[in-house]
Parts: sequence; structure tokens; C-alpha cells
Amino acid sequence: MTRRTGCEGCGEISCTSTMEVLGNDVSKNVNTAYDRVQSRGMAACLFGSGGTCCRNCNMGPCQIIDGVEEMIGVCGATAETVAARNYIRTIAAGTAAHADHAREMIFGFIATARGESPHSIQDEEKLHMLAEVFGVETEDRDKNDIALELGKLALAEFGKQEGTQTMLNRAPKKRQELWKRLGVEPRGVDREVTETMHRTHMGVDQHYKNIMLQGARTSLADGWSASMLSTDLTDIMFGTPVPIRAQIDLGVLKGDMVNVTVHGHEPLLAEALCLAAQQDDILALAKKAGANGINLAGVCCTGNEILMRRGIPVAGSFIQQEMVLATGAVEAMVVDIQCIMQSVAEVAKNFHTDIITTNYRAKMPDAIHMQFEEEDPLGSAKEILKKAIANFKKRGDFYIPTKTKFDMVVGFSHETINYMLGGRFRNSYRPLNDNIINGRIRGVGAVVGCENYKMTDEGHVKVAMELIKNDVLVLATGCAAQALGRAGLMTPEAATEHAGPGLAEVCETVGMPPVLHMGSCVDNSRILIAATAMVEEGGLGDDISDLPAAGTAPTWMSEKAVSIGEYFAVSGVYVIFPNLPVTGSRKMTGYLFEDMEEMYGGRWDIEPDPVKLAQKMIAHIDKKRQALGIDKKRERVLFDMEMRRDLTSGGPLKDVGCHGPA
Ligand code: NFS
Repeated sequence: MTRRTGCEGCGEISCTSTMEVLGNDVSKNVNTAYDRVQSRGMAACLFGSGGTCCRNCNMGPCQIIDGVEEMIGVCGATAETVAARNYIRTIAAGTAAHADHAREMIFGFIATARGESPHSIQDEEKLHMLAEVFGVETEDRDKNDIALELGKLALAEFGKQEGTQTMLNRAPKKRQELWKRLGVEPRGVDREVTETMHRTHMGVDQHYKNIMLQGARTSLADGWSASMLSTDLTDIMFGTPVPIRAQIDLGVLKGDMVNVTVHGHEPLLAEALCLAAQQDDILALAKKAGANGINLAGVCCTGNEILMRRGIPVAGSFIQQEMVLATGAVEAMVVDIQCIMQSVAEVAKNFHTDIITTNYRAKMPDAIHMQFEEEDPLGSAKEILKKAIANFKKRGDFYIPTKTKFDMVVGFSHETINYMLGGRFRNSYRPLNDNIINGRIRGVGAVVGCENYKMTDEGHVKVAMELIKNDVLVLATGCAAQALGRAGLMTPEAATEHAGPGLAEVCETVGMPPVLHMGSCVDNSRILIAATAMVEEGGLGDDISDLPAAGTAPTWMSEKAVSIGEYFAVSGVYVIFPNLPVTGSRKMTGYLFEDMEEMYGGRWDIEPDPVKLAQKMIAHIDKKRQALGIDKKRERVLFDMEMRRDLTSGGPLKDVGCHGPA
């Protein structure tokens, strides 16, 4: 087999650790997604790529060519109808994934409130904040009583048949009114997903503009409700992240320990594994097997969840899931739901590694299933660890690229940004807004989402470098955040090295990185709340669409990314992806790229080149600065002592000793 170091016309491997592992003899029989992209050898279907292949009934599949009369659907469906239907089905799938994850977290939250889980309520302040949003009485009540009532109300949001989603009232007032006027306020989360599937069934909704309103409504049910509930209840239960040092990349695996990687999304299992891995009986077992303990490491968004809250290292992001196994050093990869490639079981066959599925919804051929019992999380976690420990002695040759692990400071929740930039005594977004107004920070860019084997794996880095070089503060989540961590952009020193002078000055003063890790993909809801806080702080307009801000998922892969992009655009943000499956219809591209801006103040755009993509984000940020009247030449205003004192007056970063280099 040829050892791959990149390929033409598809993704290039730039990641040193990946190349090291694939270049080592230990992995010589491993076939990876990079190989498959190359060996497929056929160009992607134009109809599929452009969104105009309809297979929603058995008269087709119909491949539609926009503007060619004979090439409409058998039923008469036009390119824009088909593209819109396909597009909102993608949004519904993404929303369903986030919503089902959120529902599980709420079940776990309710069990915790009832005292039926090994966890407890960690963030009472946030519990009270959310209780107020839902109108739950808090005075003189036990935290578990409040949590139980809140949990039940949160669960009811999914099946709500009347009224609209409660969490919408956390958006800026003007935005709420706009959604009401346009009739896109989501009702029940599940109802929106169901209605999307219904309306896109053969012979139901035929008008692309009407179809797109349902797409907007469904995505809002994701961002402003399901994902946001998941983030908030998880924070209340496991603790709201504060800045913490951690490490990332394949080099975090340990030669002398039992390596257990946790891959997927729901942190309930991962948190239970963290607790179980510290128990004396488990540690004694590991020792008996000849290991120096258990090394837990994350993959994908489960990785982000335990990284943000516990500083557990991340072994790899989506694009590295096969490489984690190809080291030969992993005793068990424990998976739950979403973004787990079927190929991991095939890769594991080359080694002693067990792939352990844990969720009844997500089983795999050639994997071991050990159901995670919600009634006994710790017991389930211990059984899984015992299985991994038993594998340690079977480990054969392995190769861990020890030089490739990167330090980073992570844990930038909305609350942390508030404390850090506002200082302990102020807790506000005022300094952030002021620094945007005075131009030290040009604006804010969200770099989020997946990785994709058919695109360069440097996409995130190129975008983020261009943004920070131009004084744009970057907020990152998901696998994008992991890619940026691997690039060394999540240390305070990265600001001095790579950021423009204004952004570098702010970062140096506060001691924060120019790229802030805000969590997993459901945690994109943190960015919505941060944007709302910036609006409410004043001076940057009265809606999210007024902010000098933009968002991208430069190497997106999952349907969840489309839902995320849509709810950001519908919330007023300029969102740019490298491609979108709508380009087979001129009316649909016109709608996404132009009409949406008139309707929502935010819109979609596409640009495959990462640097040009970043430049388009910057151009949008500048357009917003101009509209706000803050576009005058951005002066270099040096911080005086008083301003420095204000910004460094405390906050959680200082508390955990992260002011210095990571
Ligand atoms: Ni987001 Fe996370 Fe990664 Fe993409 Fe998958 S892990 S939820 S979907 S690939 S960022």
C-alpha cells in the first residue's frame, strides 16, 4: 500500500502527527478516509452537489437542470423547489441530531436533580438564571427542587404544541420582534423537525420561499432552544467552563498507561468515565495489568466537553479518529453518537483495540456493544474501563508521536468572557465593546464546524490566521477549535506572534489567546448569547445584525453545520461556507445570498479559498463598522495604567493561574 502524505484534487494532509503515524510501520495495513477519497476516483455528482437531485418519491429520482424545461421533475417540481426541500431536510437532520443529544442531557439533568446519578448541581448561579427564564420560583427552594422543575419544563419544550420556544426571549428584543413578524418563531422542537419532513414530502409545500421559512424556523429551534438548553443544563450539572490549561494531538496518548479514547457527543458517559477512572478499584486493576493508570483522552465533541470542563486532553478531532487508532496504543475507543465513522471498526481490526458502542441508537458491525445504563452510569463506566484494562496486556507494537502535542488555554464560556474582559468587579462586555468601537479589535469572527477529507485540513488555520492578523477576535467551537488548538493558536503568546497590533495589545493585557475555545458544536449557542450580550451592552447597534461579526465553517461536513449556519444567518450574522448544496438553483442562491439579508440582516455566502473567505468576513465586518460610524481610521490607542488595571482586575483566568504562557 502506498503511504499517503496528501493528494491532488482533494484534502492535503498538513498535520504532522497524522503524517508521522501514517508513515510508521505500525500502521502499514491501515486504510484511511484519505485513501478512500483518493481511490474513489470520480468527481462528485453535479446534481447532488447543486442540491437538485430529488428522490423524495418513486417517480424519480429526478435530476433537475435549472432553466431547462424538459429537465424538471416528473411531478413538475422546479430546481428551486427541489433545492429548497433538500436544503431544509438537511437542516432538520442537523436539528434532530442536536435535539436528541439535548434531550438525553435533560434526562441526565432530571436524574441528577432526583439524586439518581453520581453527579450534582455545580453551577447554582446559572441554575437561577435559567429558572428565571422559565419562570421557576427560586426563593427559599432547594437547588434540586428548582432543577427538577426546570428540567421538566425544558423537556416539555420538545413536544410543545402551542406557543413558541421559551428560550427565544433571550435574543435581543428587536430580533424577537422580527422573527414574530416573519412568522418563523419555532413551536415545539420535535414539531418543527416533523413539519419539515412533512412539508418536503411529495406534493406538499411547492414554493421555495415558503419552504425556506420552515427551514429558518427549524434551525431556530436548534440554536436558540435545543442546543442552548443542552449547553446550559450541562453547565449547571457539570460546571460552567473557566479557562484551564490542556493539551491536544496524538501525542497525548501514553505508552505506559491504559489509553481509553471517548468519541462522540453526549458528555454523560464521558463524565462517568472520568469519575470511574479515578476509583481505587479501577486503578488497582490497571496496576495489576502492568499499567501506570488510565489515560482518558477525547475525540471530536465529547473531547471538547471534557476538555472545557476538566482539562482532559484531546487525542484527535474528527479527521484524526482513524489516526488515533492507527497508533496501535489505544485499548478501547468508547463511542456514543454522531460523527463516528464506520471505518474505525475496520482500522481497529489491525490492533488489540476494542471499539465499544454504548448507545442503543448507534451500533456498528464489528464493535462490542456495552449499553450505557443511565440508571447506573458509574457501574457502566467501570465495566467499560475493565474491558479496556483487560486489553492492555494484548498491546503489540505501537507508535505515539511524542513530539506532537500542543498546549492550549481553553474554557471560554460566555460567562468567562464577561469576567475576563470586564474584570472581577465589573462583569460586563463593556471593555470588549469599547475595544471594538476604538478599533483595537476590528470585529468578531466565529470559526466553527467540522473537518472534511476532501478539503485542505489547513482550512481553519488559514481562515483564523487571516482574521487575527487583521485584528479580528476569533471564537471557535467543534472540530474547528481542535484544529486551531493543534496549530498553537490557543495560547496567549499566539497573540504576540500572529495577531494584528490592536488585537495583540488587548490579548497581552488580559493574558488571553487570540482564538477562544468556546466548546462543542451545541456550544455555538454560547456565541449567540455572547452576541446578545454585546448588543445589550450598547454602542454597537440594537440587534445582532448590527454587530461587526461574521461566521464560517470552512471545512464543514455534517448536516449539523448547515443547521448552525442557518440559525446564525437567521439571527442576523453573515455566514460563509466553502460550498452549499443549493447552487443548482439560481433562485435559491439568490434567496440565500441576497434576499435573506433584506429579511434577516444576515445571509449566506460561499467561497472555497480559505484566505479569500476570511477576507470576505473582514469586508463584512468593515461594512458593519461603517454603518455604525466607527470606521474612522482605527487609531493605535495605547493602554494606560488605569485601563490595564481595569482589564486585569481578576476573573477566573487569574484564579487558575493561566496568565502566563500555557
Ligand atoms: Ni460538530 Fe462535533 Fe466535529 Fe463536525 Fe462532528 S464532532 S458536533 S459535527 S465533525 S465539528
